[in-house]
Amino acid sequence: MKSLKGIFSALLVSFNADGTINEKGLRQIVRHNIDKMKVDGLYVGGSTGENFMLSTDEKKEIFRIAKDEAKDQIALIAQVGSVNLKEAVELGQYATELGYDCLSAVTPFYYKFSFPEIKHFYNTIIEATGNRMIVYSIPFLTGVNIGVAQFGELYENEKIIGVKFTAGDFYLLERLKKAYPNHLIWAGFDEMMLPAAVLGIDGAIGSTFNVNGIRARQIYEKAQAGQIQEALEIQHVTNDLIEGILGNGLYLTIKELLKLEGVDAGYCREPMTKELTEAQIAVAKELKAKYL
Ligand code: HMN
Repeated sequence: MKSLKGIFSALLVSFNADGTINEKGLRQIVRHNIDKMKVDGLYVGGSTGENFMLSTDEKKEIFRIAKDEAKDQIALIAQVGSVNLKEAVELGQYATELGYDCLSAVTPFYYKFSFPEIKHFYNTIIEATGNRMIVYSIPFLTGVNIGVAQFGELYENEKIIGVKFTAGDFYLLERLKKAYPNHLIWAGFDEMMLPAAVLGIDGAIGSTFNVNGIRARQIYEKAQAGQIQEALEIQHVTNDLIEGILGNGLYLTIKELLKLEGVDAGYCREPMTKELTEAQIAVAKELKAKYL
């Protein structure tokens, strides 16, 4: 069983101008992450993969292509969460058959699901797939907050191995680490990796690792080695870059930075704006020259 610790890029997906999947480009993004960013694994089908705008067949196609390109070189996590539980089960079964090392599912969102409903959601996917599961907690987008005791209830299912923690609530992170030391936590905000690493995270899953994966690993490893000041210097540079990326349009700017590396990262999927303006492309070029 592959280790799921370490640096995981949240995989971007290359789309053609008409919104269809650009398979060649997607394969190049996978290769870039493995060969150049030296990541420990990929998180496929997350927000970064523009997943919630895609059909079930498209989601499957992305799982298939990513696995076919990565083979067994790195660990692969498939994000299968959906407010459509039947779809989540279908995707989970598909990714498990493909050989994905673990599943992850965003907490069901939009409707105000009760905690028993959320628990049922996870247990149903696990029962149907037999695979390991990482809870994807991202309260700022879902509005779903899970507390320490509720995590304990979820962890009663031994297949739930931890949480992708995309939040800035470091008190909760510390409480979870203390309460459930054998469960894993992946930091979900790249710009807050250092404080999360000081609190003992087991890994990180991030969009910016597609281009800044080397620095991300340095922050993580230096923090683990107690070299906090050195890690902080790298976090400062990283956050200057991330600030520039966020101010220019998150996914399109990362795609542009990949293109400047020769990777055919393509367009974004509508209703997201699908391409940068000339002025934004110029900003991306400046970011590349300054930080990458
Ligand atoms: C995903 O599902 O792809 C993850 O959310 C990836 C990751 O946690 C990113 N979160 C979002 O984009 C919402 C972060 O890497 C984030 O993009 C980065 O920290 C910049 O804010």
